[in-house]
Amino acid sequence: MKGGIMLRRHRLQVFVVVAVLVLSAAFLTIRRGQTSQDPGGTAFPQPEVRQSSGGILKTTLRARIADNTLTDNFTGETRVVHALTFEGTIPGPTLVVKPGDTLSIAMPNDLPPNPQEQRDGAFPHDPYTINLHTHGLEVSPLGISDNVFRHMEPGTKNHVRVEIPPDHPTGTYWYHTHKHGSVTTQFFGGMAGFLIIKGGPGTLDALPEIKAAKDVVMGFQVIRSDLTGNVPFVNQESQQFGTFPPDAGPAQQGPWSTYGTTGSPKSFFYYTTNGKTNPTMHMRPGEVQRWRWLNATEGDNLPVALQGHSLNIVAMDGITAANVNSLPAEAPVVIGPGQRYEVLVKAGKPGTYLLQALDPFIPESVSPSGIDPEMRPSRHSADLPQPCDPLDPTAPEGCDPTTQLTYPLTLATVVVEGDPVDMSLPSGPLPVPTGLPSVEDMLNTPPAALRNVAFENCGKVPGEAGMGTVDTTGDTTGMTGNGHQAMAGNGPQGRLPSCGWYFEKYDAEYWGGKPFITLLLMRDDDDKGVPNPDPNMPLVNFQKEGLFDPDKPLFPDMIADSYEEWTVVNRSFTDHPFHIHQNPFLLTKINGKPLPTPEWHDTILVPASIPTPTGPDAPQPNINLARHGSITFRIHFRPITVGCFVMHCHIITHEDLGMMQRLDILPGPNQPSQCEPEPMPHRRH
Ligand SMILES: [Cu+2]
Repeated sequence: MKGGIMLRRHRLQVFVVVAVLVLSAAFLTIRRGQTSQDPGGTAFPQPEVRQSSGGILKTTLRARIADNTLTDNFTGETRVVHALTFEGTIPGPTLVVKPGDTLSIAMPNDLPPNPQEQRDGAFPHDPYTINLHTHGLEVSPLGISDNVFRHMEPGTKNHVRVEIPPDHPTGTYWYHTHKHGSVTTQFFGGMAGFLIIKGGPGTLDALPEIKAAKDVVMGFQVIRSDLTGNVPFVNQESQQFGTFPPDAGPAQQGPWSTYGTTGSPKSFFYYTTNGKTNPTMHMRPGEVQRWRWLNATEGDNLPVALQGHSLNIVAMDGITAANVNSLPAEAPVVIGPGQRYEVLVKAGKPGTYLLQALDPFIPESVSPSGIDPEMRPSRHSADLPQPCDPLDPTAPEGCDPTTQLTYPLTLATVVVEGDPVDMSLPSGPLPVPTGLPSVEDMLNTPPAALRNVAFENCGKVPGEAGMGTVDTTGDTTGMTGNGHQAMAGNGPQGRLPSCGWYFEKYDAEYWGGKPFITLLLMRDDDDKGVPNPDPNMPLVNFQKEGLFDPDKPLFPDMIADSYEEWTVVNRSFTDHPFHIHQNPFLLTKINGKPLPTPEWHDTILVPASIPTPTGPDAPQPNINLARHGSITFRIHFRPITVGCFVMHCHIITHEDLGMMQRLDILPGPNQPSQCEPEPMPHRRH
């Protein structure tokens, strides 16, 4: 094994030298590509808009595979992707409604039949079964409303009808599929779109400065295909999480890897804005625009910054902020997967400025309040296939390292030109969002419950102890964290208390006939289990296990109209974006430190754990000795959300592997749940 590792290191060094040479060439190509892509045009691409009238938006979101031509971020080359889409486009159409409107959506599923040969059990399955989630909407989760427990099979016609409360907060929401086990593939194809609630008097939309600003949506997606243009579905041989070089064999490829499993030496990744690579925005000096940002990637942290400009945040996850939060010039907004930020940009002097996703390995806070900034790991930076080395005689045919993705990634180019205009930013407090309890009520109402939830990764390295050179959880920090090493060699004291026990239970049978050595958990942290006499199985008898089970809620006592306080802990060395359906929350603390101004969110990154001790001579990071990241929030359960929904990690691969829990809102104390999830077709019993 050691020889193999050394060889790989040597090849990497050779590659770096080659990469510097070819990337300079690639840079020139990109510059050329930009001019030919937008020859003097002025239109920034916007998805088709479908607007409600007379209180209803009647529309169709047809699921189908459609050819979309995408441009490579680095070479400028164009290729056709046979993408899973809504209505044929990446992203799907933008739906625009008003508070009190009804969304009436026909959803024919014209995707192909699901594959006959599939791994069974809890392994991701049925790539072409769909449903619809209206992310951020405070609406009913039952029946044909925002019900993520539905299964819409290929070849069927379906209907979704969502009644939006008349006092619903106005802002930027979105829709995407949410069928457990299929969502990753559908995100790689781009099956998502904006869902905007436009407001009247007294809302952000009616503010004169906002009304005067051009309203632009910017949906950031990473579209992924293999070399033939097909979007990858899970590698049925996979036994672990990450993506490794082809010589590792199919079992060592991640579930969504095309690397060496479909005849492709690698995948193509397209970082797109409204389905285009690096579109051009034209602004006049002094002009103010309202940009609605959505991170609809499968799992990338996007620290987004605009060269030469400051960003002025007016809304987060759809909900109007208390005040305009103006960041210092060129400071990024960290947008976690699933999050939305609305920013006002006031164009400066004439010139060309890049809107960029910066390297996530810069110290930034998960919130624009700037609390406890740390490096924000992004999964993709290591889950991307390693580029091949053209000087290596064993390199695959067609090896081309110029396609290596690197930060910063350009999301759009802003050209400031023409006659100056004098537009202003709003000052003073922004309109208070409708339909939510006041911040004072959120903070001062005694919570009916205090809950603690934990994100955990459990990784187990196959083979002999100490072969800890591969990371099985998508950990990109360069550490084989999460107790992997300890798991393999150092005994039970070096790993999370639950991990060993889980491995005994969630065996090959659970994963559909093959072992799978990564567990992604979302646990009730107060559910401690009881000790086991076997030191390798330290804890047993949890009330509810940490993997998703659609038949059982995590908590038995969440009551409509009550207020609660939650803390979500992250016991791993990567961020996990926490998302709860149906009810937004008021974020009060990050890593135990109070925010100066609490923020409304429906999705927020829970910061990664910080290893201790640290430094060059520190031992292998041990997750049990680390300072765990956390968020704390207050939440109020709107009575309209009675029923069942989910909370989960918004890294979609994590969600598809079980980092999700069902939550039930009961109509009153000791009243029965109104939840009736559709049975999952591929479950072990
Ligand atoms: Cu996660």
